[in-house]
Amino acid sequence: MFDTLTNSFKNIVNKIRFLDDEKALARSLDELKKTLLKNDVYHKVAKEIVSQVESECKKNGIGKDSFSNALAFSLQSVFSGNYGFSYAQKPPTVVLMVGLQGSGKTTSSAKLANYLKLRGKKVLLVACDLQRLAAVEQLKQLATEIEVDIFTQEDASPVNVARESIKYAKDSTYDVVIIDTAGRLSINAELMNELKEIKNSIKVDEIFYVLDSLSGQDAVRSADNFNQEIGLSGIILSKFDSDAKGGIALSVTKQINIPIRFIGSGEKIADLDIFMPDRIVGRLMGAGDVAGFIEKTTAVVDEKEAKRLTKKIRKGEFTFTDFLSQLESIKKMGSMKSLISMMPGLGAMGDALKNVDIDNSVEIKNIKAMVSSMTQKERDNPSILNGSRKKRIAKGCGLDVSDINRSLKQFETAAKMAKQMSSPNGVKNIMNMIKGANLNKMR
Ligand SMILES: Nc1nc2c(ncn2[C@@H]2O[C@H](COP(=O)(O)OP(=O)(O)O)[C@@H](O)[C@H]2O)c(=O)[nH]1
Ligand SMILES: [Mg+2]
Repeated sequence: MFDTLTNSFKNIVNKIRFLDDEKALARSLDELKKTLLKNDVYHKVAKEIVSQVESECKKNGIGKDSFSNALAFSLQSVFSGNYGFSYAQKPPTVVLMVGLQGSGKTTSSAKLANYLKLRGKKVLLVACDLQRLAAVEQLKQLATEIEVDIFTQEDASPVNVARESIKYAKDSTYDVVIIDTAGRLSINAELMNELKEIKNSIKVDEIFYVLDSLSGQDAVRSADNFNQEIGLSGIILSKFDSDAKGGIALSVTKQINIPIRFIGSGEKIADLDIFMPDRIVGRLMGAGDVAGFIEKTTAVVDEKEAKRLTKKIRKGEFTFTDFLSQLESIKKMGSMKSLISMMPGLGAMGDALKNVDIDNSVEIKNIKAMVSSMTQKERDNPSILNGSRKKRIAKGCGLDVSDINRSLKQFETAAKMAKQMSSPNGVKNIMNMIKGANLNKMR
């Protein structure tokens, strides 16, 4: 994501130690330019940002705060246009997903379908990539995973599938239709013609270009080409989690005048974030994205269930069954990396936590194995676990008693922490932390 940029911005701002120090400003501006260029920001955009920061600083007086305010302001100004999803006046809203092969079209189609489903929309996925048999199968699997309907047709052309799917969607009152199309390794006339044909045979509301952020300026050039040939209405920046530079996010809108609407921040279905300029600038400046985090968590956490759990935690009745169900919720929220990057302060320093892989963590695997060997009574009352029960459990799940003791200790600590956090003061502390995460306060 923006690791390097965020860290560099902090250093650059910290170079300005005294008020009205023109020399320091010049040094900071110079480093800002170098940093932007090194991180894939298009040279014209980098130049624009630097000169904007310079003139703002000279106008408002040179200082740490004025520099970081100017930088935040200038970063914000490189984005324009709509963000997120907009619905057609008359449903269904039809979205065409286009891009090069392997850019993430199919994955992003499913992510977007899931995003809209969580917001109460009836979504239909349409398999129009008929280049490879496996492509239809891939979309089918994803549709099953997220429990969204899919429209496929054998022995038909992409245009026919698209046309038929719209008829079907209208008859069955779908809110949104997402059409996954074929890509090619590079742009060619055949691909463009196929897309043009689809576009001309149905009413299309949005054409999203899925841009692989790892492909850098090459991907921007292809996007430009697609835009000229078929016209784009938005960009989905995929694989943003793996892009340590992040400069493409700052450049592409200025370069081809198409807004970024979503970013893909991981391989999991939940790893799709709405692209909001102020939130992105917040992340860039190291202040996190609390609004995004809350949105993400509320989408997957059932409110009633959350209340019930909070009550139990407060009373110190948190059990293993609750623990496992909490783990599942966390998994639904997407990768740790993308979640951590939204937390104020953690974005830049949470490297150690970032790569916690819930599916593959040894600690969590052990706890899961241990719980699976417990009786229901033991799961609900961890306190009854005595020596002989522990021995039996250890044998049942193939762990040593020492592993069991360690896992139990971890669980106890987690439950204690949860209890503290759920106290009225705990919430207050968290709120204070969030309030303290002011855009201008870079520490
Ligand atoms: N890390 C990461 N991987 C992604 C993301 N989006 C897609 N991928 C991966 O990129 C590969 C190609 O994706 P796919 O959707 O099949 O691309 P398509 O050929 O354009 O349909 C797959 O392995 C995906 O898991 C993302 O946001 N982050
Ligand atoms: Mg595909």
